[in-house]
Amino acid sequence: MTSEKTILLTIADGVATITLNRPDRLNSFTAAMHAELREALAEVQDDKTVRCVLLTGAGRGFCAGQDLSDRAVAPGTQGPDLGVSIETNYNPLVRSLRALPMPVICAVNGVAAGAGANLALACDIVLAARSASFIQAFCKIGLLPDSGGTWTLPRLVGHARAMGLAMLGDKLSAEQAEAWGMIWKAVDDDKLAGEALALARHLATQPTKGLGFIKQALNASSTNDLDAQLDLERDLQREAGHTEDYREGVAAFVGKRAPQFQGR
Ligand code: T3D
Repeated sequence: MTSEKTILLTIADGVATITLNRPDRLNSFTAAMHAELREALAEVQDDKTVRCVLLTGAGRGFCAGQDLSDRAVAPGTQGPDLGVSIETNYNPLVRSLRALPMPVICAVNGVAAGAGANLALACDIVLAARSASFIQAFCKIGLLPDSGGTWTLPRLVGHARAMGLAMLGDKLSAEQAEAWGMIWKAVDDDKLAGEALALARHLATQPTKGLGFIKQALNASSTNDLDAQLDLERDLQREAGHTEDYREGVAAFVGKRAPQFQGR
């Protein structure tokens, strides 16, 4: 008997679609799933045809974070070293999503809890089904938000809301997440897959390097001061100005025709 892959990867039309695939466990992470996801992201990074990544989940959930039954945690024992788990699995995952030089869209198809919520928030553009929800579930089991949550949340929703979400672990609806500016958009459940794919396909036709520079600059703005950010904009704009897509964009504008961007 062959075991089902926990990560599905398809690449078509410039879009790499990565699907978390443990639907009966709400796509919660085992060590094996982390390893498969790392492999998929490495493949995406090496594939020069990929100009946008789309991350989603199979079944009714997006991701319920760490699979709590993947290792022994018994009262009275010392318990596992979660620092090792974070260092080996979650931190590299967030770092590689942030470092991908192309847009990463997340289509949150259902509940996103624990590290699953913060995985979604580590992506560049987050769409969520109207019935989806976000839960900082960590506090309910004595943990703190990881996968960048303590960094991402206050920047997206402000300190007060981040603290409330992290300490209460309440379910935040997709619509509330949109209203708070935590995600890009909530969409009707039956429209999510189509809308996310259409967005990914659109982005895959755009100036990929330029979009990568936008990502890099906006992400750096969270830690840079204005002077450093102005310097970074200068440096990245210099690089952008040397891309083929910049030349094509200007030529198309001047020639009053639609641009044909190559991602170079
Ligand atoms: O540990 C480390 O390495 C450190 C890193 C930690 C990162 C983390 O993510 S810690 C936080 C872990 N996640 C959670 O605490 C969330 C646990 N899940 C839930 O609270 C609920 O399942 C949800 C609110 C997400 C969804 O609730 P609901 O009612 O829609 O579904 P359910 O019935 O609870 O779940 C469906 C099945 O999935 C169920 O199995 P069953 O009864 O049908 O056999 C449930 O046990 C399973 N499931 C859901 N989440 C997890 C899980 N199994 C293992 N681990 C899970 N996280």
